Amino acid sequence: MVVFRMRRRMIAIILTELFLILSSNFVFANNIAPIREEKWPISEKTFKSKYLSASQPVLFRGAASSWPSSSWNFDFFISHFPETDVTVQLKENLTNDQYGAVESLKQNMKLESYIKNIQNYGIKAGYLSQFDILNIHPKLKDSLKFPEFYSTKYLHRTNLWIGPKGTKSKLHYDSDHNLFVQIYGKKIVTLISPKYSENCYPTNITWYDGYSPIDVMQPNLDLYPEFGNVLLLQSELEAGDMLYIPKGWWHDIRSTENSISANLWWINWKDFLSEFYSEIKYKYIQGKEFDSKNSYWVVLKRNMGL
Ligand SMILES: O=C(O)CCC(=O)C(=O)O
Repeated sequence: MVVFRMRRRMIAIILTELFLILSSNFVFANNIAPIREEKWPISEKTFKSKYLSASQPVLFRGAASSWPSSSWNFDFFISHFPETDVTVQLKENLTNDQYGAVESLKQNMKLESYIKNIQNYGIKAGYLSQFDILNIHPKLKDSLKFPEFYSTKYLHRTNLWIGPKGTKSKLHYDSDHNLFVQIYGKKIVTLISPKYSENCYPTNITWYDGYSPIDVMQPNLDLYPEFGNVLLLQSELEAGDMLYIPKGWWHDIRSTENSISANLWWINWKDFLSEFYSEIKYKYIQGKEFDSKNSYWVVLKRNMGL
């Protein structure tokens, strides 16, 4: 009788544990939805009213598939720009110390050597992120046909992101609008609305960006329980796809194949004035200490290549 009762208790415990494990996974899985898609092309007016002003992300499948850049691959860069100097990020994650503090984790080399390293060593080759190649070779820009949805002539910048399968730009947000184009290979993008910012346990917040300690693919819900209530928008981008990430939206981007992406960051005059006002308020009205290395002007110049 006692043995029978113990067995029943054991079964009850096992079933409860199983239920807890399954239900926690279920709750999490339940909170993932694909990023909203819209057929391309759309007019600037529609883009501005439906997405830009409403701060809503949108994915345009195949929008860049006929741009001249659609023929770019690793061989293209090896044959056209082998001698270009690049600085490769040897660290897996993007963190906010990427500008300066982690110099020892970066390495200077020629573009050809870097691409050969990817081919030979995969993820160990590091990541050529936020690559300002269009300032170095301005003609390349003609191959990228980003729609001119931005309203300021100077406050925008185009970057390339070249890397092996397995790069992870972990959860963070920027204070620029972003049109992100997948040129070659695939990437999984996860987006989170700023309304869930507190659930992302933000760290290293500056006035222009912020980071989360959470791995969106394997969140530790014991440590970060509020993250379980977040809605994740997640889609895999393929070559030719263009994604709009509104300013302030959290994003995590990982390559699932060797990859080349390009993005256009921009701010408009309204954002520009409101950011400028925030800094003044922060510094002069609230009297807070401000890191002059990261003042509005310095970051703007750095991000926009002014
Ligand atoms: O593609 C990536 O690895 C990161 C891109 C990114 O963070 C951005 O476009 O803001």
